[in-house]
Amino acid sequence: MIPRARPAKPIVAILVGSDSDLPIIEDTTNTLDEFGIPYEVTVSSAHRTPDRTFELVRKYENDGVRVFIAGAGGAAHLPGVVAALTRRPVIGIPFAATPLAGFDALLAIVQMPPGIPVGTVGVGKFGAKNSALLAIAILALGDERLDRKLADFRTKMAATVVEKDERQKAARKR
Ligand code: RP5
Repeated sequence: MIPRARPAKPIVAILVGSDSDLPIIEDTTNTLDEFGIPYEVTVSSAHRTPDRTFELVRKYENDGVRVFIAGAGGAAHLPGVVAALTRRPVIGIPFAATPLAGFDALLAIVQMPPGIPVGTVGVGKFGAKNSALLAIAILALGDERLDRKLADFRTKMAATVVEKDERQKAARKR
């Protein structure tokens, strides 16, 4: 029997406040997958399951997680609570889950009082993707191979912009 490869231990922990946040977080996980970063996604709320959130953050930190990503939409204090429990970098994603369309979550997450920072990204899908890229940039500080992958990613992205411009110019000439 061929032994099955053990899944790599997560170095990024993603916490979201509700299962209703999961569709948005796919932009985070797809990007981490693209870069081959092992991660784990957990639903745990700062206010509905405070003790569990506390235990999870401590466990992830002890198990070797290097960067936390935390997202929430309603009374969005999960990223701040996670940051209070660990000295690892915490990236916060505000979700548009309330009638205030994420502006409330953005302010709650970004306006941490001095002492406990949360690196806050944009609301919703923009932030979900950028949370992964920011986590990768942090991890790449100690990983040359990952840094090269990030450089390649940016080169390809720049090429895509040029291609799109050429396409729109060609379409105008028709
Ligand atoms: C927040 O409240 C969650 O992060 C979610 O964005 C929002 C609504 O949660 P549900 O009522 O859909 O579970 O805590």
